[in-house]
Amino acid sequence: PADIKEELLKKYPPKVARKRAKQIMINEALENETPTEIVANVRTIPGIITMRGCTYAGCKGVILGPTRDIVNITHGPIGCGFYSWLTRRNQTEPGPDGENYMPYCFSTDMQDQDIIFGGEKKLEAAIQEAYDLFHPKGIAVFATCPVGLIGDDIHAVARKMKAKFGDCNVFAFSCEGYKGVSQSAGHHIANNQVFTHLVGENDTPKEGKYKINLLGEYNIGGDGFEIDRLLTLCGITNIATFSGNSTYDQFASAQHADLNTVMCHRSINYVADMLEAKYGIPWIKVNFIGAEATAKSLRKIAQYFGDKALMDRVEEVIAEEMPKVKAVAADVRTRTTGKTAMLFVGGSRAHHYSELFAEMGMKTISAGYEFGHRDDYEGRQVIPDIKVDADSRNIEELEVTADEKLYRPRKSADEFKALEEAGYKFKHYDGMNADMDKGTLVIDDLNQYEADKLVEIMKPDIFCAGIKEKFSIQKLGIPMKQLHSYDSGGPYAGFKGAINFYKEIDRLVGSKVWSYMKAPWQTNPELAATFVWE
Ligand code: CFM
Ligand code: HCA
Repeated sequence: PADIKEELLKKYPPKVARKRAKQIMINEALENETPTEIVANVRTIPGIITMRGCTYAGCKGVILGPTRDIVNITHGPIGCGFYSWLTRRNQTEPGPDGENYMPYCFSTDMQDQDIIFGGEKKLEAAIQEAYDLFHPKGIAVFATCPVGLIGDDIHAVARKMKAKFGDCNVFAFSCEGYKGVSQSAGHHIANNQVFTHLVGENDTPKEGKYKINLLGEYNIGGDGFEIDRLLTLCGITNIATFSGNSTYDQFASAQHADLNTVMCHRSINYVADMLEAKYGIPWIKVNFIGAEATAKSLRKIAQYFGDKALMDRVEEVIAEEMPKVKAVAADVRTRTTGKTAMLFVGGSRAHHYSELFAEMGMKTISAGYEFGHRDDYEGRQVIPDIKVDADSRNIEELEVTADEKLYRPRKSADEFKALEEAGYKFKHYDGMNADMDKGTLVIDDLNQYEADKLVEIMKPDIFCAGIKEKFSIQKLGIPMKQLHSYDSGGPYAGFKGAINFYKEIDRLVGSKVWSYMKAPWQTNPELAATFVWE
């Protein structure tokens, strides 16, 4: 691995190589070895073709995109709205009210004159038009880069329109693409505003004996449907999913839950912390990617409520579902054992999906995040040591205190203590590195050049990332699986999802077609980038 790292860095000018060296680590994964720090959540080096997206994408596309009954208006040039229009494959199933604005792409379509003279009037007109057409419960406004540059006050416009309508919540997000170093800043901005403008709005108590929220699950490819199926089978009530297949009312009622379960902590941990501070709802990490992880997560939820009837029911559901999963795993393992994978996905899937590969007997030889923070690699315990730089300080940190009326500890101090003594962990997650073998390569903010080079040197049996990587990897002769959009497949969560995943990966890694493929220019270069003078 040290040679590979050196090989990757060789091409760079010395200054760039020094910076990238801190973002490429050879994993120790040994209990008594001090883990090396990885540099993460810092600016991408200009000129490098990064896999990252922007802050607007993280706010509008990721966090608010999957909620069906809020009209999301992009204030900006049309490209930003267009490219975040249904590309993320977050699915939804409209309720009896039929409200579903996801298929629409709402944008103010800013033009040159709006940039020069200001776009507030145009935004006001767009909000009015959306209200007149749909009368939605909520209208959200998202800032793109030019909005921040010219100084449109989107919050003032939102306040004005909210007061004017009286029956429609209008709120805005200062999530200009440049606000942070990646999508991650957009998550934080989205969390703050959702918490401020939506959570707690509905004070009608919710029915259910075991009430949870599911945070950080976005129903990509129907993952959330499968998780909800399992929760329902177990008798657990999911009050609000943040934000897969969600509604305005789910966010507004989240304070009624007794436990927050956090799936993708990278994108939503801020809401989990704020719900705890304001209402006293504790949070735990769960993971429904992988059959074993799913069983473990269901047991963890049952253990929290500590009710024998629930614990028995969870065991029944697992006993009913697991044999089918195990049978498929045993079959595919005869072909997939020992095969290798590389996983480069946003901020939590590189870790979560290594579990599914492990269940197939496959090894993750290199992995990393586009925009993870150090805790996503090294574990939550490193948070106090993370240096806060100017880019992170740019994102508002809300001061949240206990609500005088609504704060209610969900268990007594003794009950919490007993759970913790039995090994139960609140507010904790391990990082990805701990689950990777010694000597594997952990790389933050991978780029096009390094991806190609890694594949060339290490020849994995499968490479997993997103649409920008898809075709260049396939042209190198390696099967490629998108772990963002699932290549229109899925669900991959829960028990049924695990079966889908095993079968698909089995077919992909067993296919020879990619190795036979030659891109036209590999045999007959049409363009030679040679500069000829005269
Ligand atoms: Fe969380 Fe996500 Fe991810 Fe993410 Fe994303 Fe996504 Fe992702 Mo694409 S919220 S961090 S910002 S699990 S959109 S559903 S697939 S990069 S690994
Ligand atoms: C985003 C969304 C994305 C992009 C996926 C990809 C998603 O970051 O804006 O690059 O293929 O999951 O849709 O992460």
